[in-house]
Amino acid sequence: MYVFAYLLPNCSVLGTNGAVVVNDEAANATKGTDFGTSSAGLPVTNMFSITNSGTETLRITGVTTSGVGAACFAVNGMPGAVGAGGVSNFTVTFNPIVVGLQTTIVAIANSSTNTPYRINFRGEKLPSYVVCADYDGDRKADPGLYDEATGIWKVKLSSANYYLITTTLNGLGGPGYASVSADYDGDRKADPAVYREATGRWVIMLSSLNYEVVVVLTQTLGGTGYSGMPADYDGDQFADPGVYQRVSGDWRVMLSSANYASIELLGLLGGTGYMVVSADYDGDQLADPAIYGESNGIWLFKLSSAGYVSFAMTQALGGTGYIPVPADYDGDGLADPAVAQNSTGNWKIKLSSGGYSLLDLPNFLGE
Ligand SMILES: [Ca+2]
Ligand SMILES: [Ca+2]
Ligand SMILES: [Ca+2]
Ligand SMILES: [Ca+2]
Repeated sequence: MYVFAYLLPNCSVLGTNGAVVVNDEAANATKGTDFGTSSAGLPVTNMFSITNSGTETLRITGVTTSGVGAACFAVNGMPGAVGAGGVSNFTVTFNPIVVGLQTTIVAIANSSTNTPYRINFRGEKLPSYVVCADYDGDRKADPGLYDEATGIWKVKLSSANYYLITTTLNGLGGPGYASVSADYDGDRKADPAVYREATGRWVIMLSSLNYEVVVVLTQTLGGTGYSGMPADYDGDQFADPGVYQRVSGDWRVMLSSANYASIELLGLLGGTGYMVVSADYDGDQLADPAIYGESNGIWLFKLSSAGYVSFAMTQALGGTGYIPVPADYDGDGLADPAVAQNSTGNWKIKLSSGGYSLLDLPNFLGE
C-alpha cells in the first residue's frame, strides 16, 4: 500500500559553508553573509545555493535589495526556477564603494510558503589607512591617518607638540591607493608613499629631495590580493618595499641592502583575516615580521633578536572596528603595539617604555 505524498515546493538558501541561512537571520561570517571588513576596498564575491526538497518546481518570481548599503551589494545568477529535489547557485558581491558599515536585505519572492525569503548581508569598508611614522625625524613616531577616498593625510607631529597637519600632499594617493609611508631614503625622516593594489605601482615622495620629487618604483611589486607593508628588515635604515598576499600569507620583500633584489617567503605568517604589522619591536634595528588578527586583536611576532621564533602577545589588543597602528611613539627604539578606532578617534597604545601597560587616548585622531 502506498501513501501518496505530495510535497509543495520548498525553498532553502545555503551559505558558503553549506549550512542553511534561515529566513531573516542575522548576517553570519561562517555562512558568508557577513563579508567582514575590507581595508583594500576591493570587491568580494560569495556563492550561495537554493535547494528545493519538494516534489514540485520552485519558482523564483522576484529579487529585491533594500537597506542603506544596498548599492554596495549585487546579486547575480539568481535562477528563475529550481526543479523538484534540485539545487541552483547564485552569487552576491560586496563592492565596498562607500566607507563605513554597509547592510542590505535581499528578499527572494518564490512559490513556496517560505516567501519572501529574506537574507541579511553586511560588510564594512575601513575609512582610512594608517600612516604612523617619524616624519619629522625626532625618533618618535607621528600618529597619522590617510583617507583613500579623499587623498587627505592627517599627521600629528611629535616635534611640534603633536600639532595636527592636514594636507593632500599635492595629490599623492587617492582612490585605489593605500599608504605605505616609511623611510626609503635613509635620512631618518619618513617619506610619504602610496601603493596601488590594482597595478602593483609604488609612488614615493622622498624627504631627502625636499618632498618635491615623486619617485615611482621601476618594477611593479604586489598587485590584486597583496597588501603593501614596507619595513627595514635588513637593518640598513632604508625601508624595504614589501607586500603580503592576504589569502596565502606569502610575503615578498625587496631588500635595500641587496640592491632591492626581491625575496619570497612562502606562508611566512598570516593569511585570511590577518594584517601585517611589521616593525622593530625588540629594538635591534631589524624589523620583526608581525601580524594582527582583524577580528580578534591577536598579535603574533617573529623577533629578529630571538631567531625569528613566533610568539604571541599575551593579551589581545584591538579587534573588529580597530585598525592596527604600531610604531615607536615613545622614541626608545622599540615599536609599541597600538590600535585606533576610526569611528570614534580613540587610540590604545602599549608603550614599551611604560612596561607595555595600556595607554587610552579617547578622541585622539579619527575621521
Ligand atoms: Ca616624530
Ligand atoms: Ca626619508
Ligand atoms: Ca633596509
Ligand atoms: Ca627587531
